[in-house]
Amino acid sequence: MERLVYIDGKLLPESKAKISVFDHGFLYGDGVFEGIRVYSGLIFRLDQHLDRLYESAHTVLLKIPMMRKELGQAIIKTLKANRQKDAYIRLVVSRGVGDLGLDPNKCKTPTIVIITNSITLYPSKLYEDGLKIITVPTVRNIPEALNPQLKTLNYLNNILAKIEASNSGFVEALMLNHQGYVAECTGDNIFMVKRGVVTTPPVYVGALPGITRGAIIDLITKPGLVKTGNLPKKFEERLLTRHDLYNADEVFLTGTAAELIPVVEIDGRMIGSGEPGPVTRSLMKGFRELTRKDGVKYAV
Ligand code: PXG
Repeated sequence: MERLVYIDGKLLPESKAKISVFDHGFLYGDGVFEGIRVYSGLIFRLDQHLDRLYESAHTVLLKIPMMRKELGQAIIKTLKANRQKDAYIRLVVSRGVGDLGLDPNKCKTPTIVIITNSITLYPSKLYEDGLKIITVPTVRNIPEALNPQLKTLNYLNNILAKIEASNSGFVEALMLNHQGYVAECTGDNIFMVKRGVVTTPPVYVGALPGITRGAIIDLITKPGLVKTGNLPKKFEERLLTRHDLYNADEVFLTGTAAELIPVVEIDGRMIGSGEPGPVTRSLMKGFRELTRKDGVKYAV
């Protein structure tokens, strides 16, 4: 049976789930979104995802025509209608239908879409062997222009970086900010480990405050959150250069789709031993445990 998609209060079969060509999400990338994972009937950190969505919308003066709680219920309704216990949710709120001008005031009601897809996992070999990544010429958006802390429908910055990586034969790109500091990857945050200290750049350099990033920081800074042993204890946020990453013991990426994925080479420089390291492995284990308990439960 065809999966159902939520559009503005209605559940429609995928093939009938269509929006107007005058929607400013389509015409201008005017809108915000979230990508959320569901693990065995548990929506991972739904509250944090909704916080980030409403904050992004607030900053771009987009008033979501639904209370947070209602929106959470709409997500659950869509998952239940599709009888899904494991899923990747795409929640999109666009400015809505307007005319061909930029003016968002012509858009009367924002469009709300909820797609609950099945998850396409990365090949397990990538997790066992680690990823090789490359720095690309396109720098992350300047925060004063379009702050990367917002999760908006404007993803061309990241897409250009992805194309550049792919043209060079890599699946993921390291993006620097306009000052040359490490920002993040195209759809993942970046961390390094050196002498037991886990470090990630502060989001103000030009990175999304990733929900997975937050979960990793919690695993390190809130002992006892999970039973998994041997988790690192030291964490810091600071500016990182490529030199720092090249000489780290371990590097890994975090994101809703990828979860935690080890990086073993950057710009032709081997990281540490060239194999996924023990700190990354323990955090992968800890994260897996966290996904089994930290979320909003619903019955299918
Ligand atoms: N940075 C950027 C730029 C992102 O888009 C992350 C970091 C990780 O954040 P979370 O909250 O997921 O831990 C993201 C989110 C994809 C895809 O298909 C990935 C994201 C968004 C949209 C699509 O790979 N990543």
